[in-house]
Amino acid sequence: MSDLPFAYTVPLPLAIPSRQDNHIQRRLSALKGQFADAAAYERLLAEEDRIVYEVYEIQRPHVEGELLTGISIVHPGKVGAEFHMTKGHFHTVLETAEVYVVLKGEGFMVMETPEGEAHVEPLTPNRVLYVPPRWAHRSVCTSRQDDLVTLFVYPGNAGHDYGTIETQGFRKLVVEDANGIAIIDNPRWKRA
Ligand code: PAN
Ligand code: ZN
Repeated sequence: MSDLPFAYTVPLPLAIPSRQDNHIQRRLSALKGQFADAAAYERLLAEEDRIVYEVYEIQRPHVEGELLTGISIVHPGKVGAEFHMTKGHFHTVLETAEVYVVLKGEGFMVMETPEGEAHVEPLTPNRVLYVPPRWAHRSVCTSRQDDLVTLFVYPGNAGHDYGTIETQGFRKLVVEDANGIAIIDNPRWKRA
């Protein structure tokens, strides 16, 4: 018997999808070593292990031919000068792409290839972002009050490689400086 088509809605402003099989909450403690200002990170963590972002996944088999969809919600906030962000990852099957549709909020997608080519793309409501195969990706919320809400779609067999980014970080950081939002080089980035 074949699967039946299905649909779900994503009512704003909360953006909790009407169908959800898995809800992931990533707290500050899960992002250890990712923010540039380690002292600010430790100070905030001692105060509260706050939720930095959440993901609602619609479950499908993790096989080629399937598409995995869901909602990613990055809450506003900063650690030192750096805005809240997802852990970020390469797909384990490097040759798999991803599409993001921004439903709400403002921010950036920070991306890079294994060869160290970097690209940062603004995320604003109704913008559609295509992340080609081979590009690691991390979403960053720069809204002051609003969540950054995106819908994502990627191949069922993609898988997630978090380790590479945990070790080397991303080349670019999104921070607030005296002039506002700035994209700067990560002083700790090192080529794998
Ligand atoms: C997204 C991300 C989601 C959370 O579904 O998984 O935004 O980010 P991290 O996985 O980096 O914690 C996606 O890119 N999937 O492939
Ligand atoms: Zn991905």
